[in-house]
Amino acid sequence: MSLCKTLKPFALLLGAVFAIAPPAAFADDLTVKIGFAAPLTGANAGYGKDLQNGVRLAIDEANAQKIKIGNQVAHFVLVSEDDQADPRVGVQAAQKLADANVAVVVGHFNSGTTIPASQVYESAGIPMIDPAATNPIITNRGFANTFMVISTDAQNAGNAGTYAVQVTKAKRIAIIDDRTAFGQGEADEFEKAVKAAGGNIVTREYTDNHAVDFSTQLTKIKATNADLVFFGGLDTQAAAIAKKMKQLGMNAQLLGGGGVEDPEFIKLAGETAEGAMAWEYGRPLAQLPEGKEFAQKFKAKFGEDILSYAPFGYDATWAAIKAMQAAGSANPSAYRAKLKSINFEGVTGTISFDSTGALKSGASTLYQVKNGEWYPVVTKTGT
Ligand code: ABU
Repeated sequence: MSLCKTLKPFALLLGAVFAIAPPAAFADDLTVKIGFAAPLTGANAGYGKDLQNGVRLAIDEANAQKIKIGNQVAHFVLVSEDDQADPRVGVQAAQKLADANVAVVVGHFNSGTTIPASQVYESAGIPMIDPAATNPIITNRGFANTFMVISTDAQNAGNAGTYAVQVTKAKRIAIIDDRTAFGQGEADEFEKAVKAAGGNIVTREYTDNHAVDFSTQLTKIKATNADLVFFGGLDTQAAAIAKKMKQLGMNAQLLGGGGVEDPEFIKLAGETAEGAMAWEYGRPLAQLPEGKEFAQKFKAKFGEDILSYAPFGYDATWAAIKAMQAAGSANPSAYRAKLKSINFEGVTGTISFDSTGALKSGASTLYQVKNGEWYPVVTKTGT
């Protein structure tokens, strides 16, 4: 019997086994489930998919590097849930991820879903790393399992308030917010900072996050002769507000908080976007050492540009992976302490957490639309 004949049946058998189960994970690999939750359908789906792609990129890179956790090669798998930007669905999504025994959750996008969902993760003892939701309540409840890789609205909208009074020199400031945990939270922080700087709020108006018509609020604001309008809410509504302000012949400066500075705002607002300002989280990506390379990798992999929060999703995922690596375990009770003390250079800047899980030394940047593009004006770093 020739050696060839002896090996042939074995080779066929091996081929059959790999045809059924691709050799992505071997028996001695450690499978680590990375949970992810964000709106993947509905009006905020663009943000959710952008974040999810950031997480995917980190996972694919970690798998390609064959990272070891303890003495096993880790195989990271993404387990995604669509929270539909709805607090009730967000809690259900969180429970599904906890039941699936994920090692960590990167999510959510909306402050309104993140706040109740973080309670589920806290009870289950699963670390949640928030890449986008920014209401300061998220990290100020003393939870052991809540971390943020993005600065809060206390810092971001706070900067906006101080800037409006001290730099823009606005004398008559009006506020509209969308009554979500995010929009109301940032409007509260903005108002606090305006008052602390000695500024004058002439009116505060409200809408909801499904509204498309802002005539009532803006007509009232116009009557106050406001010279600056701060909007607490996201890009689509901010664009509709910019258009309506123009229609009403208002000359007031439009200033947004986080969630406004992206190409969608300019696309929807058209020429009325010109001159609009927004304070956003972090430093301009192009000014960060790894920013340009990250943007290119992202485009090459997904065939589209970053919308806004993908780099934070990427850094949140690597924070978890690095903590697991350092602990030699993907068990939260073993790697949580490493996560608390982590310190590394991410795409968005230095990632390290204070005792509450909030990002240390987070930055925020003011942008303005000029000739149909957002340009950074100034960046401020927190403490
Ligand atoms: N932080 C921007 C929008 C997401 C949120 O906090 O609801």
